[in-house]
Amino acid sequence: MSAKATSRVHFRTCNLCEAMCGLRIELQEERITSIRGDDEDPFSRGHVCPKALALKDLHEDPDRLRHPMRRTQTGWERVSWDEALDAAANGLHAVQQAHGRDAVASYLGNPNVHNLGNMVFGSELVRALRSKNRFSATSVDQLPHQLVSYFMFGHQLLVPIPDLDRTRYLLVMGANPLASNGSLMTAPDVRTRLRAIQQRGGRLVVVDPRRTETAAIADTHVFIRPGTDALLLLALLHVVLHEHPPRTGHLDALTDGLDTVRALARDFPPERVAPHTGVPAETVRTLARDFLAADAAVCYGRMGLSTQPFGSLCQWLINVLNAVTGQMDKEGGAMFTQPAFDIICGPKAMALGRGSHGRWKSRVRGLPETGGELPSAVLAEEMLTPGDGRVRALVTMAGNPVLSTPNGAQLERALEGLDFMVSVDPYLNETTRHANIILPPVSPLERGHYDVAFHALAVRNTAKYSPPLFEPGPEGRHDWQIVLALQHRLETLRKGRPSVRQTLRYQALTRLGPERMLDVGLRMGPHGNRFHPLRQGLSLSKLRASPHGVDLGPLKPCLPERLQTKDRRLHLAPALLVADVQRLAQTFPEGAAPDARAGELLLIGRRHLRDNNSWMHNVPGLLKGKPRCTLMVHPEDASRLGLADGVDATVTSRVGEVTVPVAVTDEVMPGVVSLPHGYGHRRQGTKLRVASEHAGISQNDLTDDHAVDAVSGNAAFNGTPVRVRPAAPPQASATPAA
Ligand SMILES: Nc1nc2c(c(=O)[nH]1)N[C@H]1C(S)=C(S)[C@@H](COP(=O)(O)OP(=O)(O)OC[C@H]3O[C@@H](n4cnc5c(=O)[nH]c(N)nc54)[C@H](O)[C@@H]3O)O[C@H]1N2
Ligand SMILES: Nc1nc2c(c(=O)[nH]1)N[C@H]1C(S)=C(S)[C@@H](COP(=O)(O)OP(=O)(O)OC[C@H]3O[C@@H](n4cnc5c(=O)[nH]c(N)nc54)[C@H](O)[C@@H]3O)O[C@H]1N2
Ligand code: SF4
Ligand SMILES: [Mo]
Repeated sequence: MSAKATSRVHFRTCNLCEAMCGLRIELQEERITSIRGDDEDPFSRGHVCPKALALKDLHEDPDRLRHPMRRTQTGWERVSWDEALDAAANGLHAVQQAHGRDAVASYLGNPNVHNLGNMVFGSELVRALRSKNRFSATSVDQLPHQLVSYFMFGHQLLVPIPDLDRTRYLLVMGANPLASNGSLMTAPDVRTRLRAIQQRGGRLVVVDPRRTETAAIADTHVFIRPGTDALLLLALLHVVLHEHPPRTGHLDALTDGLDTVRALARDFPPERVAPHTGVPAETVRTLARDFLAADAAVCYGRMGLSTQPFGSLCQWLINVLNAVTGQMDKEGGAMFTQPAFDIICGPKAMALGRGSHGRWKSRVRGLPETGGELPSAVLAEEMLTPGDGRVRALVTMAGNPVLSTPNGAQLERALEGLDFMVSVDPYLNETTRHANIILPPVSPLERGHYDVAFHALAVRNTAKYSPPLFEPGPEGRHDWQIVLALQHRLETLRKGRPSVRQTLRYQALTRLGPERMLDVGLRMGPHGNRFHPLRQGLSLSKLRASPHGVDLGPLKPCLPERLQTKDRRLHLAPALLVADVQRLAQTFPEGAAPDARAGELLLIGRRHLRDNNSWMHNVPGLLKGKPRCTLMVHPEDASRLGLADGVDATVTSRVGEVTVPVAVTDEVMPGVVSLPHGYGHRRQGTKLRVASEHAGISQNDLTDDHAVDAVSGNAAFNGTPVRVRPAAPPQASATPAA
């Protein structure tokens, strides 16, 4: 056989981050020989980052679990799928029988959102558990965005996206798209798109306590003291609403609450906030003036703003700034998407819930539910605190909360005390090692892919389906198959016998699979063919015939039609957010100097292009070069504290202590130190050979589970007060006493 006969080219979307890059994968004899950017993808235009190649490594990783595992007294043993699923369902059911439904918690991690099957069927498992103790990575990430969207626009996923390709002034607060490739702003090749703003005469401004990769290419970088962005935003609003002639925006007629916002902003002139933010009053006035002067301007804030104690205020005030300057729902401003698979107005069964808040509270700390979930910051205490309603069992799916939630070490202790735990995950890692049963899904290359979430968060309306590259082997199970199988078993156990209805439903959903659901969603969506044989429009078969994806054009103004509030109005001043301004004012009193408790530094996070949260450190190619898990310290702080570049420092917070090498750099502002998250792979009992050699420390052994955004309960990772000192020299090996 000639080599040609066994080579092929496959096109797909990279599922690793939010950027949705198109890939061109070449194979010889069914082995991947290259992964490159797909030049014909209309959205990503050939761009990829170094992580794309990791799809091959992940697929071939000998540490990736390929069959279910059960933990026994003597170690892990391989079990059949039926045995594993039965044991998992029986174990969870037994805990619920003995201690009530809420005794089983669930935690869904970030990769669920990058997985078509889980976007369609993932909630089946959570629903089958009927527990109020539902958790996910949402509350260590974008929860404030969702809560604010629910309050203001009536749907938690109706999130405004910066119209990157048409704006002329982009104000980035607490985001580093050059490392993260963009978030709640799917924009492949974001560097070129940012440069294009400058090339068309626009400006890029970055507000960040660190001079990041993004700040380095910006026209202006403004340092800000961590956790004070809500003050800066109020000062910007003060200038816009009180120092300039009033502007009438096209949304005025459908907006409520402008007077309330104006009254709030009156109390925060730039001079009032400068001592706390560290941003000079004149800088604030320049930012406001330039924002107002640009015909298309947008403010965008991400992780640095949502994971801080005023996360909800920040995301709210950003929306307010965009709205009162007439930049919301306008070309080049903050816009809403109309995705082909519409999770907001789509067919009822496929649309995701509009949201909710405060329907129940966490047992121990009384933090409110949002969108049916409790904040992950309370997961450990719900396990550790005795009493009725204590969590005694856990299901994790595509999550690694030991490394990704605040005070991870405490959660680790809590997991050790559980009666039962199940993990749906391809790795034996820091979290799943505590499970009794691990159910590993197929690799991403063995499944079909469509970005239900990220098409809905993209700077352009596009649609693309990728078929599986490889067929799963006989032992392969998709996440969604595992979910449905567990759901079916749990329902059967609950009823005490197999029910005909439940069995028929299970069989029907299994036969349908996510692809059929996707087809229905595409056909019924705003660009769909509505099942009409003569109507031009999208369907799954149309996407199958367009392997590079389909461009559906730039974002279009869509208010008030797309508003989901009951009164169809835009709520500029939701009561809970207005009330929280009081807390802000008290935390940062007028005139007072910043609350710098002697010797404390503020810890912030950072991302590197070659990391992806906690779970890609087993890919050798991504770990080449200098170790990245270092503590960035400003030279002034370093010399004051006796720290030197490359030497270990010990960092202590209220909850923990780590020792980590120092990188002295003026990239961070004085008083601020920075660590990446997702490291800390030296825990015993994992099967991550490469990662454990590049272990690093976990930032979340320092972050505090008691630091949350008061409104949403989102983890406030950024601005954790820490003390830093030179690490004690390693102890000489102990000599036995004579
Ligand atoms: N390479 C890579 N890409 C990723 C990921 C990854 O781990 N690695 N993770 C993905 C995920 S899950 C997400 S959610 C996105 C996140 O995407 P981004 O939000 O763009 O990523 P971060 O690097 O966390 O950016 C947060 C920025 O906020 C700054 N910051 C910290 N505290 C404050 C503060 O108080 N105020 C202000 N103004 N800034 C502050 C930090 O210095 C940092 O530059 O990235 C995604 N993409
Ligand atoms: N200090 C600090 N902490 C942070 C952040 C921060 O900026 N600073 N960022 C936060 C953010 S934005 C996020 S999103 C969270 C992420 O938090 P998590 O989602 O809890 O953690 P990940 O590191 O993404 O781990 C993903 C897990 O999913 C598994 N996995 C990967 N692909 C699949 C799949 O297809 N199916 C299944 N079943 N499993 C899969 C991996 O093996 C891994 O166990 O971390 C948060 N934690
Ligand atoms: S930027 Fe994101 S989507 Fe693009 S190749 Fe890298 S990891 Fe994949
Ligand atoms: Mo995230």
